[in-house]
Amino acid sequence: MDNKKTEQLSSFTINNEKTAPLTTNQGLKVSEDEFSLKAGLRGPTLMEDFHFREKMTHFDHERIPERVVHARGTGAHGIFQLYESMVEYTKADFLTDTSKTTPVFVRFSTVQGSRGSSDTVRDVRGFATKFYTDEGNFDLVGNNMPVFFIQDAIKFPDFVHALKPEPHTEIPQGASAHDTFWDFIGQNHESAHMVMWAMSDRAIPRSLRMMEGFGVHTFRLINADGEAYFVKFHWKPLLGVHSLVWDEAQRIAGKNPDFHRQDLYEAIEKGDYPEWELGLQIIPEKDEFNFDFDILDPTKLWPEEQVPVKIVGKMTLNRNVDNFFAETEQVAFHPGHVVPGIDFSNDPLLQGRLFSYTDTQLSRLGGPNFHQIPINQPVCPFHNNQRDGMHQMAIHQGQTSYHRNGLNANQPEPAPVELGGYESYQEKIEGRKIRGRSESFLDFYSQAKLFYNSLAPYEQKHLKDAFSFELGKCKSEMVKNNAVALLNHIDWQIAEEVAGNIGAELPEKDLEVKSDKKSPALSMANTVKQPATKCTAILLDGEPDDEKLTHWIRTLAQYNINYSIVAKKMYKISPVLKVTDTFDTADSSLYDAAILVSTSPEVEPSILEFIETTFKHFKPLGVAVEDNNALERCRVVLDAPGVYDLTKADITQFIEGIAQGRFWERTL
Ligand code: HDE
Repeated sequence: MDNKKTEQLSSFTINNEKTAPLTTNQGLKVSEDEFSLKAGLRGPTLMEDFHFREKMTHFDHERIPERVVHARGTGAHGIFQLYESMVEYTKADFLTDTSKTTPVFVRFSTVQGSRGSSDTVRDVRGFATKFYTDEGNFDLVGNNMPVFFIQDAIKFPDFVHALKPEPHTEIPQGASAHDTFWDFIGQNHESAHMVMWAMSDRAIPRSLRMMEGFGVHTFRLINADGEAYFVKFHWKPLLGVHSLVWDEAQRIAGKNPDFHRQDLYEAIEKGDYPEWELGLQIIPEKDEFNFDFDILDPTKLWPEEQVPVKIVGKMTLNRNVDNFFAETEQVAFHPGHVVPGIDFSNDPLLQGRLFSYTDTQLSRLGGPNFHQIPINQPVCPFHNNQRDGMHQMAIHQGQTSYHRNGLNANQPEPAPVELGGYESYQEKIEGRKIRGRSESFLDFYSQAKLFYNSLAPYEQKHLKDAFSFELGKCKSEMVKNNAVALLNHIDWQIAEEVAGNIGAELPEKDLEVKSDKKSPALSMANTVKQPATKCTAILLDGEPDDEKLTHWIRTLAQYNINYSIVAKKMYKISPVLKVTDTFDTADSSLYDAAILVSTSPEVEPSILEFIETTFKHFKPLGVAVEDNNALERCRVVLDAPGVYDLTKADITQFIEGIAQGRFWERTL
C-alpha cells in the first residue's frame, strides 16, 4: 500500500480536532481571541497587540501565486501496480518489479482559467502524476490530449499570453473563445492538429475519471544493457472516455462550477476508486526514421494501429487529500523528475519544459526548498550538499557541505551506475548551433485530417459547432478569416461550414490535404460503455408508489448507479427513502439520466425544463406519467431512442440506456 507516503505526510500534521489550548505561533496560550487590545472599550486599537498583529499578518499572506497555467485543479492520492516486468526496455525499478506498489499523487487541471474558474469550460485538461518510487520521484506531467499547440518551447510564453484573458480587459475567464487565442492559431499553423482536439468533445470531459492521459512527448526507456527505446506514455481509464455536450457544459459551469472536483472527491469517498491502465508505445531506436512524421515533433501522435499501446500496469486513486492547500496547491511537478531507465528525447518542447518547471516554483512556492514540502518529498532518502535558502526546513548536521571533502570521507558520495546512480543516455549528437526548425516538422495538416477522418459523424458535427461557437465570439474579421484559412488546409467542408456560420470569407477550394486515413482509436464512439458510478435524478411529482420506487432504487444500487430523489420540497418519504434535492437545487445538467414519476394530472411546470434538457442533451429518460401531453410540451418524443415508459418497460432497460450514455440519433 501507499503507507510510506501516508506516513510521511502525517509526520508534520496539526489536528484541530484534538483538544488543545489555542496558542500563538510561539506557543503562548491565548486567553481572548475575539477582541483586539484597545485603549478603553470604545478607544483605538493598540500597536502593542502582538496577538492581533501575528494573526493578521499570517492571514494577509495566506495566498501564494497561482500557477501561470493549470491554476484550476484538483488532486488525489493512489497507487500504481505493475502487471508485467518491462525489463526488456527499461531498468526503472517501478516498471520492472511487479511485487512493488508505488504510491502516486495525481493533479488534474484546466489550463486557461484562474484558480476559481469553472471546471467544465472548453479546455485541455492537465493530467500530472507523481510516482513516489524507491529510486526517486518520477513525474509524468501530461494532458488529456496526445499532442500540443506548438513545437518549440520558446513560443510557450507567446501562446499562453494569447490564450489567457486579454490584457486590456482581463476577459474572458476559462475560455479560448476570443480574438487573441484565434489570432495566434491563425498565425501559427503548427497548432492545426491540436486545435482540432481542443475543439472536439475531448475538451469537455464528463468526469476527470473518464479521460485518457498522454505524456505527449517522446521519452526514452533505457534497459540495464544501456539499450534505448523511444516511448510514449498513455493512461487509459477503465470507465471509458466520455464527454459532456457543449450546452450542458456551459450550464454546469453556472449550476456547479466544482462539478469535476466534486465528482472525483465523492467517487473516492464512496469507494468507487477511479482506475487507469498505463500504456506504453515503444519504438526501437533503429526505427526512428521509419514514419511519415518526425517522432520528436510534439504536434504528432503515433497512431495506435501503427504502434500498439502495450498495457503494463494500473493506477488506482484511493484517497482524497486531507488539506487542499498543503497537498494539491503545493504539489510541484516537473517533467525533468526522472528515475534510472527513463530519459528524454530531443523534442524541442520537452527540452524547454525541463527548464521551466523548477524555475516557476521559485516564485510560486517562494524559494529553492519546495522539494521539502511533504507532498513533494521523495519516499526514498535524499542527501546532498545543497544548503540554506528561503524556508529551509531541515537542520543539516555536520561540518562539511561540499563535494570532494576530506573531513567527512567525501560523504554524501555519488553512487556508481551499478548501485542506482543516474546516468544520462549517451546519445551521439552532431550539428551546427542554429536557431531553426527541422523540415521534418513542417507537415501541419495530415494528422489534423487523420483525427477528423477518425471521428464518428456526431463527433465531427460537435467539432464544427465548436469552431463556429469559438470563432463566432471573435470580433476581428481578420482573425476569423485567418482561422478559416487554417481549417481550409485540413478540410474544405469544415472551413466552408464554419465560414458560413460566422460570416467569414468563403475559402478557396482544393487547398486541403488529401487523405482518407483513419485511426479508430482516436474516436470516443467505441469506448467502454457501462452504467456504474453514473448518476440519475428521480423526479417526484405527487405521491410515488413506495414499492415501485424501492424496487427501482434497489436495482440502481445493484448496478452501482448513484441517484438523487428530487421533489418540490425535501421530506422523508419513508423511514429509508428521502427527498435530497428540490426542483430549485437540482438541474438536469448535473445528472446522466432522469426518471419522471408524475401522479398528478398535470406535470409540475418547474419540472418541464428539467425533462426537456435531459432529452435535448441526448440522455436516457424514464417516464411514469399520467399526462403524456406534458411530455409533448417538453418536446419529448415518447418513442424516441433512449426514452423508456416505465409503466411498461422494466427498469433494467433504462439501466442499459444509462450504460449507453447518449442517444445521438435523437433529432429535435
Ligand atoms: Fe506545462 N507548465 N508547459 N505543459 N504543464 C506548467 O508549471 C510549460 C506543456 C502541464 O498540476 C507550469 O508548476 C512550458 C505540455 C501540466 O501542477 C509551467 C511548456 C504539457 C501542468 C509550465 C509547457 C504540459 C503544467 C505552470 C512548453 C503536456 C500542471 C505551473 C515548453 C505534456 C501541473 C507549474 C500541476 C504546468 C510550463 C507545455 C502539462 C509554467 C514552458 C506540452 C499538466 O512551468
